[in-house]
Amino acid sequence: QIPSGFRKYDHLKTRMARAIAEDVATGLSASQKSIPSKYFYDERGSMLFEEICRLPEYYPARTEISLLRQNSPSIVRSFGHGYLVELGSGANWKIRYLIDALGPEKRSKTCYVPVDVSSSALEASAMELLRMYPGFCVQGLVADFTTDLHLLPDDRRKLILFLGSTIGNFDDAQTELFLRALSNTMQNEDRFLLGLDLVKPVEILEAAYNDSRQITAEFNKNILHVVNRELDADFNQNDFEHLAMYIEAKNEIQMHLKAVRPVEVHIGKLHMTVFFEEGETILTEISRKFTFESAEKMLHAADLEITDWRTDAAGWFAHAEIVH
Ligand code: AVJ
Repeated sequence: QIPSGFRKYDHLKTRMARAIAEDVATGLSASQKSIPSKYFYDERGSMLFEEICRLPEYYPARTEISLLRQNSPSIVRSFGHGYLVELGSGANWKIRYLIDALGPEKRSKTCYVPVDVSSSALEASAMELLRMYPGFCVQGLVADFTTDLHLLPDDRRKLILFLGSTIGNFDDAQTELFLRALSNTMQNEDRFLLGLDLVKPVEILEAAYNDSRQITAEFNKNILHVVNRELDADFNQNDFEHLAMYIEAKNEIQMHLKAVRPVEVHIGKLHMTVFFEEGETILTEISRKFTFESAEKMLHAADLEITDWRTDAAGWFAHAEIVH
């Protein structure tokens, strides 16, 4: 059985190639050098991220799964049926809890719309879901959820999922743009389910980004592979060391790559040479941690309102159910 429908966004590939060139040129020219975290997720990076999700230190993944296991029935009750939209779907192990909770009756009136920049990842996960739920409607949308939310279907009510606390990777400006665009695509009946990693003791946070098997370090360094491949650069992984720390004043984890010696890098496609002093870093990711108050403030700015706030017993992770 093949997926029932796929909408591709033809210009995505060329647009993304242009975007990484621009983003890397800007990021590596600033005084605090940076590379946007969305470039972690090539095929290898996505595999490494899935491995991170299985690490004992990386509590967000398993905590979110336990929340979904527990709350899917009530989420589905308030949703009814329509489009189940997942932004940045990647592998499909979270959505299954919701699809299961729908039951055969609502499932037959629901269509799953995974949104991802990787059409191969979308196709693979759609095929797997169709094996598990024969006849289920899956309409993948190959798109970038930071710019393409206007492409979401709007002829039926939808439940939009943005899980994993991926919103924590956005800075203030990106958060505002994203939530504004989301707010604009939401009709009165629509619901938004947002996964948020919460503020907690610094030891737990830092362990989650400094795992003992060094998978997170591999994941972090993989961004250099991506830049080498996409922009014809000559970064050497061994010149950089993984660094992750919690900045309490900002309630965020920062991941950096720190030059262990003076480094010179050539970026062919940009006709650019970049110099690093020993100890200088590239900021590769921020991962914000939220409280109910900070989440509410962020959402209010986009005219969105939290109607339900579900957390685990330890208060480590939350699902906010949101209306327009
Ligand atoms: C799920 C993408 C939000 O920020 O915790 C995991 C990515 N980075 N380990 C996060 C990530 C380092 C993750 N996101």
